[in-house]
Amino acid sequence: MSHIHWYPGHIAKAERKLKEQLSLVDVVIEVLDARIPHSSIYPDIKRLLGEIPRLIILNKSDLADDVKTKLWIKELKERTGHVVVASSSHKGNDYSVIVNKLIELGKPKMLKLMQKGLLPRPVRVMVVGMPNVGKSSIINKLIKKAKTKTGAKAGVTRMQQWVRVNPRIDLLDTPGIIPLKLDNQLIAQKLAFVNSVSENAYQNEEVANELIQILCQKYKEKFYEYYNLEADKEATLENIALARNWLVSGSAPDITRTAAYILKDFRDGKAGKFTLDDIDE
Ligand SMILES: Nc1nc2c(ncn2[C@@H]2O[C@H](COP(=O)(O)OP(=O)(O)OP(=O)(O)O)[C@@H](O)[C@H]2O)c(=O)[nH]1
Ligand SMILES: [Mg+2]
Repeated sequence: MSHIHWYPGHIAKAERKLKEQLSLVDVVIEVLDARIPHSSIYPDIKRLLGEIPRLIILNKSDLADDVKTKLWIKELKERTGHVVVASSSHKGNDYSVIVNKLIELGKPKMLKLMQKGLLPRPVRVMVVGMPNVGKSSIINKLIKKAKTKTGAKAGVTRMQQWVRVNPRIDLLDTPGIIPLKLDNQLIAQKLAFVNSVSENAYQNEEVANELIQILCQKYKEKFYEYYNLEADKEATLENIALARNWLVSGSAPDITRTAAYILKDFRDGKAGKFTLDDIDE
């Protein structure tokens, strides 16, 4: 099994840039992928964010196992002491809940400013998270919400990189991409499943094989049903190709295509709603 590679030099640089941006904000939205709530947490997040009040969002919840999402929300609340909510930028999500939480989280800072005799100002918020977890989508949703709210007013104020969400929240328009630290190979695999890792860093077939193993461990029945696999067959790329008739030149299983389909089906939620991290692991 070849390893998924990562680049320490880039990590140091990315962290430095993220820290600079973090020094500008009062509240951070940490976006996780609801399908891998544990594996999409940056190992050093506590050190990076320090004491900044934090709202944790389990995004892409439309693709995740609803029962497990509820369990993870409870677990992460207990583990971190932060506010945790699920969201989906694709299925109608109520972003006013998120907006209200942000205002609440910014209150202590605003009180402090007022105690110093300063005027209250909008809470400054920034979105951070691993690649591809949906940071930009969340920013877009928050901004759109603001636009509908302010209605006929002449557009939303755009001051450099700050965007006004509403009179009480300013959003830093650039999301902070948390660098990938892939020293744990199981976590690296899971990040590859959800497209957080560049496709150049791994072999589709190897990663698809790993995905099949994990899906069959956790959701065997659903997996077998979706791919028309007979119960006595082992879930291999070859058997899936044969079951689905994904063949090359008439009869041989098309392993390359099958690997690509397995990954795509999972990423698009075609084969079902799956969560690959369990709390007791
Ligand atoms: N199904 C589903 N797809 C989503 C959701 N949110 C975002 N996506 C999709 O996930 C992909 C990545 O979304 P982005 O918002 O670009 O993610 P990002 O975190 O900004 O990504 P980077 O800027 O590359 O770090 C896009 O194809 C989105 O359409 C969601 O809640 N559900
Ligand atoms: Mg983005």
